[in-house]
Parts: sequence; structure tokens; C-alpha cells
Amino acid sequence: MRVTKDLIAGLNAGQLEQQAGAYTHLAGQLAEGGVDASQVVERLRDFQVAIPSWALGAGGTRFGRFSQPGEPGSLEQKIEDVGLLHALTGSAGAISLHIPWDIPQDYPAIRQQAASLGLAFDAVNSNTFQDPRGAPATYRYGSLSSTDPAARSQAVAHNIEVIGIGEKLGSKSLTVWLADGANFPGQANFQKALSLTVESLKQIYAALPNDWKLFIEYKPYEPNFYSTVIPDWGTSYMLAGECGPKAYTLVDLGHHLPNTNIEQIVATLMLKGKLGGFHFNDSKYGDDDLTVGSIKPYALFLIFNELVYGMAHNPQNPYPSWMIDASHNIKDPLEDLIQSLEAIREAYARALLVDRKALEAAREGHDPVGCQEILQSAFRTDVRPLLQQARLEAGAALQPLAAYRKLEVRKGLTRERGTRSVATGL
Ligand code: LRH
Ligand code: MN
Repeated sequence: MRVTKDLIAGLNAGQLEQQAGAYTHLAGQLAEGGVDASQVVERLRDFQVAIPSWALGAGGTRFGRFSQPGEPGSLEQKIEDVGLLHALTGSAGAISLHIPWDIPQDYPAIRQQAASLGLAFDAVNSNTFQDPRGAPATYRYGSLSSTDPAARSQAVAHNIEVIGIGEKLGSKSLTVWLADGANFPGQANFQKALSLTVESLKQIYAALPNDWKLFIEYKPYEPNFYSTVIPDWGTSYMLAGECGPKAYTLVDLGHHLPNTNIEQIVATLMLKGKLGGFHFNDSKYGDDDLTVGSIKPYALFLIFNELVYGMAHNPQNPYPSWMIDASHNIKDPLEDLIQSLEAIREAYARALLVDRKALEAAREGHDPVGCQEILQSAFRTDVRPLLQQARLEAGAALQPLAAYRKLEVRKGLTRERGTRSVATGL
């Protein structure tokens, strides 16, 4: 199924006048505060988020999974779905593959299909948290940190194979997330597990092409519930430092213990030039992988506030990789992703409106009330006319969710794929 630019222009036609009015009004207000709205729109247009290939079907938990009709049953259909998201939102310009869930069969065809939809391949993800069929060694007791040399070498070889797959697709980064850890006190020798992990990561790092990055993703618990070998940003940062200049920390928003100050972690990593990228999602308790901005939109804004500051003041930190990592237990996956893309750009747009000069002056003047007023005035701004303008200029839908429903995309996909197709992934 394709959503053409003409179809979208047809849907936008009736909303153009309202949008022009709303945009002009907001642009006028922002100009009074010294903000050029067209510059904000330009930065929004350039802000592309990678869609996880493992989150295009219905997700599930150990308590069950409710299937979704018209799920993508192949990598080609997954790329088609990301193409739909990109056509409607203008902000989903990349896909992030998970191996072995999404091994391409025909590389030229896959590259051609992605290119025809305006999609790039962002980070490729290895998987050493599930035993590959018929594999000689098991990851039951760890992979890169396992005391079993066969498991370690199998895991290192897999990561090097994933780099090879990414190279054939034009990807420029590998994400390593380890489920490695322990469920019970006494089960693991912490020092040995960490030392073995450093050794294994260095072998993977040595196989990294010159222009590639290695993203080390941390997580405090699950699937191990007593300890994890890479539980927090500090351990990931240390491992990235041990590996070398091409290694960075990846921040998955759901991988923090309750009330962790994630924006401070972001500021620290950018100052040290080691913030590689994000897995955006939201959560109330654990790694819930919920719709971005659905639970803590202010926390997301505060993170983007540090990102905008860092992108202006930390040339030592490369442009981060923006990716979503979510799981859709009850929502239509594409509607969920449209909402997440909106929440990400909304947080970014609001952070771009923060009066940085006034904020630094209030900080230097020890005026916490003033600081909060400056931040929250940006957060209280309805930036939707800016997001809509960015989409309009990109030929996307002014109202992507309404367009998705008006065009009955899910019905169309179900007609093409049936109700039984199941997407690989979580
Ligand atoms: C681990 C994680 C990781 C992926 C997986 C699908 O919780 O966030 O990024 O490999 O989800
Ligand atoms: Mn993740």
C-alpha cells in the first residue's frame, strides 16, 4: 500500500487556510521573543527518527499478545510500513533493523525499495539475548560476558556478522544491548563478567569499519532481575571509553530506575562527547516501552532542553542517532508510532523556543523562579503550527493520524496481508 503525495495534498487542501493563520500568528508571537519560526521549522524538517523494525507488529508480554490484523509478515512489508509513516509524517526517514529477526534476502532490492520510499538504514541491532536455532553455545548464562568461551566467541562472531549485514545496507552504526546478568545474589562474579565483556566488546570494536559507530545500550534489569552486566550510563560510558573514539553510550529512556534524572545524564554524556543516540519511548514503572510522551512529556522536554544546549555547545559530541524503541500491546502499531513521532518533534520544538540568553542570566543571577518561568513558558507554547508547517513543506500530512484513519490504511493493509500475518520482533 502506498500513500501518494497527491492523496496527502488532497487531504491537506481543506486545512491550508487554518494552518496558514495559526502559523502566521505563532510566528508573529515568536518573533517578538527574538525567535525566527522558519528556522525552527527547518530544524524540525531535518529531524528524522528511525523506526524500529521490531515494533511494526503487535507487541506482547509474558501474559499474552493480542494480534493486529494486516501485520507486516516480511522485511519488505516492514519497509513498506515505515514508508507509510514517512509519507504521512515526513519525520520517519530511517529504519533500524534487528538481526536475526530481519535478515535481508535480496540486498539490492531492499536498498532500492528503501531508497524509493526516502528511507535510510540507521543502526543495526545484534541479538545475543535469544539462542539462535541450532547454535552450538547457549546465551542462558550470558553472551559477551559468559564464562563459557564458546558462548563469548559465538556472540562476538554474531556482532561482526551484523556489522557485515549493516555495511551491505549502508548503515553506519551497531547497537549492542546485553541481557547478560544474574537473577540471584552470588550467581555472578561481577568483576569477571565485566572484564570478559570489555574483552569481547574490544573484539567487536576492532571489526568496526572506520566510519562506523558502536552504541552501547545499558539497562538496570530484565530479563535478569538481580544484576545486569551493563546496568547504567556510567558502566556504558566506561566501556565506550575502554573501546575507543568510535564507541558511544545509547540512552533508552525506559532503561532507568524510577525518578532517574535522565536529562542530567544526557548533559554529562554530551559534555564528554560520548552520547551516541536514543531509544525513545515512555514508561510509568519499568521498561514499559509505551508511546513517547504519553506518560512524562515534561521529562521528555527537559531532555530535549539539554540536547539543544549540547548541540549548540558540544562540538565534541557527534549528531546523535534518533530512534524509537517501543512495543505496542493494544494500540495499532502505526498509530502508536505516529503519536510517538509527534511527541518527539513537539519536545524538540519547545526546547528550541527556550530563551537561552535569559535562562543563563537567571541562572547566573541565582533566580530559580525566573529559570522555571523561562523553561515553562517554552513548554507551555502550543508548537503544533510549527510541526504542521514542517510537514506541509515536506509534502506530508498536516494531521497524520487523521489522514491514516481517513485513508483506512489498516483496512487496506489487512486486505493485502490478511489477519493472520505476524511480524517478527518483540
Ligand atoms: C532492550 C531493548 C533493546 C533491544 C530490545 C528490542 O530492552 O531496549 O534496545 O534490542 O529492546
Ligand atoms: Mn532499546
